Amino acid sequence: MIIKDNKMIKAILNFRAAILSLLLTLPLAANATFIATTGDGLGVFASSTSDIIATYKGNSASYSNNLYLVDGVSPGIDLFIFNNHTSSIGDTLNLGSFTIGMELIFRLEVTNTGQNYFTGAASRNPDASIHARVQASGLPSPEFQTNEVLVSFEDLYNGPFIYNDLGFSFTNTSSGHSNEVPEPTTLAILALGMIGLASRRFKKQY
Ligand SMILES: [Ca+2]
Repeated sequence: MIIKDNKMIKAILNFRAAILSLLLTLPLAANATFIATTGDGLGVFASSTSDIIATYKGNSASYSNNLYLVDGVSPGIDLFIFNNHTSSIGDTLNLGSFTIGMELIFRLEVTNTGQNYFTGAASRNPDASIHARVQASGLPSPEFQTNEVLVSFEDLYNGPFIYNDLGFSFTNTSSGHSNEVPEPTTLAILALGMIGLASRRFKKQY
């Protein structure tokens, strides 16, 4: 009887230990913060006409930062997406459908300093430095889908650039140079330019 009780106590203790370790690991997994490791200064581009879903991926910032989609509803009106302190990891927002190849410009508003930083080229920012990384490949599965990019912002004027201050992802997007014109359009413009040059030369010769 005593041996049985000891076995029961051991079983209960083991069960408690298992539950405790589960409780310790679960919040860590749920709060995992992802920081993009590549893609400094790249922009976010729509890669499909399917709805683009934004997911909040966490932060380790002391400043309170708001994330907006520039001209999200109509020109001049930015769409609020997340706040790094009040949004919960895993929160999502449907941004809607966009033309393939269109750049979605995101703005980080640092409420403590009043500064605003943008995805894309350094020239968009008040300190002329890159403040966002847009990583499109090498992201872990199942936390990220294919055609999903991870964006990480840095909120300090002149850095240091750790990109740990607001992380989020977007489905149905790809990364690219922010002033880059989508490929088919570039080719069309090049083709038109060449036709123009050819016709000029043709006219000059004759
Ligand atoms: Ca930082």
